[in-house]
Amino acid sequence: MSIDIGIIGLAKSGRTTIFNALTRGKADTGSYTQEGSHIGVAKVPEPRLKMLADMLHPKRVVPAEVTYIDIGASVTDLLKEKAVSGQLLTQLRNADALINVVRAFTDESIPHIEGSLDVDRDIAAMNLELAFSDLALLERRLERIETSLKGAKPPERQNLLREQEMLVKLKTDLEKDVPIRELRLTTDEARIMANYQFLTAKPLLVVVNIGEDQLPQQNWGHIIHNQNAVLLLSVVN
Ligand SMILES: Nc1nc2c(ncn2[C@@H]2O[C@H](COP(=O)(O)OP(=O)(O)OP(=O)(O)O)[C@@H](O)[C@H]2O)c(=O)[nH]1
Ligand SMILES: [Mg+2]
Repeated sequence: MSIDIGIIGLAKSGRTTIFNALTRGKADTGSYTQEGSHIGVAKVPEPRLKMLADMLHPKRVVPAEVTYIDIGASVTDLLKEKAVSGQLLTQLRNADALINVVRAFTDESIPHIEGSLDVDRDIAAMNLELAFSDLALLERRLERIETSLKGAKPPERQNLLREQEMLVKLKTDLEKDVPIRELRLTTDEARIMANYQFLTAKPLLVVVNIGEDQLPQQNWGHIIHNQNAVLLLSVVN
């Protein structure tokens, strides 16, 4: 079993540092790479696996794996696909879950890409990018449905109309800033949805990259309160 997790975030937020910590890798944290991303596999330690292996003596024991993908570019302007090349976007769309790394550490020698430190702003900006990207995908699909409907015969026509209805509903929610993962879909809707790779449908963990010194001083309560899943992380090099 393997799951793929895409690590996203603004430039210089600490994605590669966290990728290295997760995969015990040594990827270069220095430069901003437009092309290519770091890919690393971590085996998930599972004590019960050893217990089972001792009992059953299988020929091979394969622990579950998590593949982390450190997207090489700043994941902004997804919609315009300016910062993210088509290939990187595909990697993101193929991921099972996303980690959004947000910078909270202070370091004068590393300028913040947005000019100032603001964790809430950066979380919101990334959520907006993901929603924009999904809206673009949605609109492309709706256009194609419109075209297909012109020549469609009854059974296919019904399916197309149902899909269209669902996509229009999703669109309304996305435009209201509701990510797809928060919607309650019917089984039928979930089945249609599985054909897409919407970014806001994926589980999302927000990792707030704090400096070692910041945990006791700051009030992170409101961020933890506002997000579904947050991890405050301090990676010591
Ligand atoms: N002081 C401090 N520096 C950090 C921390 N986390 C990362 N850095 C530094 O910040 C810089 C950027 O970190 P990276 O891990 O390369 O961040 P990134 O998001 O992968 O950056 P790019 O891929 O270059 O856009 C590096 O020089 C890191 O050593 C931290 O918690 N505290
Ligand atoms: Mg990096």
